[in-house]
Amino acid sequence: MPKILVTRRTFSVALAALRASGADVVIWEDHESPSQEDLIKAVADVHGLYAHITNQVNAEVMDAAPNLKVIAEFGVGYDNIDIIAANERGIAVCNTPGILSESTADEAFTLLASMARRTNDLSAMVKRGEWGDFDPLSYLANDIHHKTIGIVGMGKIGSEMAKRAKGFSMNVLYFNRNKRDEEFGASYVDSLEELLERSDYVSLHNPLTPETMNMMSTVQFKLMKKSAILINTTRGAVVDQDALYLALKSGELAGAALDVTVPEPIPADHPLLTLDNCLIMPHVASATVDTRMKMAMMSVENVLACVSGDWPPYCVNQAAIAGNARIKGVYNC
Ligand code: 8YV
Repeated sequence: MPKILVTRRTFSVALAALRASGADVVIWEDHESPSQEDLIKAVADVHGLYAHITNQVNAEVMDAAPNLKVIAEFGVGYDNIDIIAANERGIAVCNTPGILSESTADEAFTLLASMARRTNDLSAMVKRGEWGDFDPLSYLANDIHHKTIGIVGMGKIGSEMAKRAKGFSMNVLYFNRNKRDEEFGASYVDSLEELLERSDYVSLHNPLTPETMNMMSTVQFKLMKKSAILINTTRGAVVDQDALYLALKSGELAGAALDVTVPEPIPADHPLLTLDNCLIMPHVASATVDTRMKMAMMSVENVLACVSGDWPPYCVNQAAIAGNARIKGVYNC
């Protein structure tokens, strides 16, 4: 009987679908994600791994799992999985694309609007009982409409962000590895530098890769307008946090809203948490009931490939492993 390890608790309907497959389903029930050592032990006899962002699925983990055929990531980003190691071993890697794009863009735009209109610091001020007499020159915020947003990475989430920005009458620029059709009226710029110089708001939607690690650092912050606001809902490591702290503290950059940090959770004594112009959320861009449920069901579909022997529907490395895939013809094929 194929065995599936699910490394965090999940929705009961997803669990029921996994169990209905006839697989031996093991859920990691602890309050905390498994440590690396625990993960290595837990995968020993599994055929399918339903993984999460807190699992570093590296070559060591894969080598501890000689039967492993499918790694199904709960999420669209799979930078926690060593894809080259998976390719070498013929292990299918899958994710949950598309389904979370709108919720993620909703969150990114919410962060942009919160920073622009100061909903975070002003509401905290009211709660502290510090709302003073009416003053036409106090509590001033920034407009959203007719300002310029620069979207870095025009994939599915970036496109949804562009749609929202257009709905707010923004001027939308984007930078992407390749020029796409004018997405929702967004204009392509040739370089990240140009995008940074021209934008009032910069929203990051590109995946974390070795090339994009610390892509936003001192040089990039200097290129941005002093009044600009940075929004990051992709991965924390795309931004050099030490440089961000200095830019925000010195006034080089007006504000930042981060859904993602390094590490996660961000330690309570992290310098970024001392800044009023930095809003930090606990990596929740996809965290709506509907979206998380759909992500869980997609992950189930993917991981159940290890039971049926069929290709998982949302496989990211099918072409790379076609010749040596462990999934092919294992059970029913
Ligand atoms: C997930 C995400 O919730 O999809 C992604 O890449 O960052 C989030 O939607 C997160 O990865 C938790 O698994």
